[in-house]
Amino acid sequence: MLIERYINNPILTREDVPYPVATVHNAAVIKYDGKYIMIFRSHKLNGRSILGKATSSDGFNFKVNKKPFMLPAVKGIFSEYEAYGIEDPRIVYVDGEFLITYSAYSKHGVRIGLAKTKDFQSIERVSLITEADYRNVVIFPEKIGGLYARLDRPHSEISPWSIWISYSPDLKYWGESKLIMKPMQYHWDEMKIGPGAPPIKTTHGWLHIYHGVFPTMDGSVYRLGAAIHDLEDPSVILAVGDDWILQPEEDYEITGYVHNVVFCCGAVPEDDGSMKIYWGGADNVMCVGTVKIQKLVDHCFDNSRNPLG
Ligand code: M1P
Repeated sequence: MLIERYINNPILTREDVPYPVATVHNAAVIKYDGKYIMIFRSHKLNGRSILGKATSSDGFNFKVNKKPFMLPAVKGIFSEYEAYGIEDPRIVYVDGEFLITYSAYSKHGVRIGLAKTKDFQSIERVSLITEADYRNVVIFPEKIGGLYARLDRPHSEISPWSIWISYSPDLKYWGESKLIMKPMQYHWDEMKIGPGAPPIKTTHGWLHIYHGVFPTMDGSVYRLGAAIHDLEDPSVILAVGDDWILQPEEDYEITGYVHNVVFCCGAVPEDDGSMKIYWGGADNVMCVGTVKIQKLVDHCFDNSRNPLG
């Protein structure tokens, strides 16, 4: 087993939340000021999503704030596009501020909102950085060649949903977009793939945990895989591990709000060369596991496949 599941998984459930929610899942996690900050998604009882905040001193035991962290906007341009809820956050720290990307749902489709905070107390919405239909935007944790870089997943009717890269000078205007990784036919991720956790810098390249989906007669199965992007030109994928690194196996991943799902929005590198990977189990609870970063890098290079399928 590559990733060691924490023995006390799930680490967060709706019972831990002091306001009414149906689920706790698909959380971003980052270390700040010696603490782990988790921004998690919850379905409200009407099925629309909001974001909550939890903190921890060890990355395993989290305590949820009394009130939600972020609700859909009620005024201005954001309210038009967040009316059906906000979902699946990712967080990076770049140039002194935390950048949070999230899916914004409305009658117009799903697009990506970008908000920033310096302290996780107050939050400022910056811009809607895609049109419809996009999901799973992760920003790299440092500028590359003077530009912000992001991975994203547009929805196409012609091509299987794939991973693209784009760049921006100011976080608002994005371009130089390029498709860099596709699902592979008759493979565990043949239906669609999407960026997962913000990439982690290693000496071998940017380590990216993504999700891949396989269609079965019993519905879709969401698994996690890993890829390595070139440090200076992240549009170049140096290796993609041919096998998945995590699949739904425990009860809390097999059964829940949507069964057979492990879905990652955050991973935290540690000083001892390990990393904590966080994932939503069955769109219902939050889980964590640990792995040596080098083990994932080897997984990618030892048995790599063609990133373009
Ligand atoms: O239900 C599984 C996942 O389905 C969607 O993911 P994707 O867009 O990659 O197919 C999202 O709704 C995600 O939140 C959810 O976990």
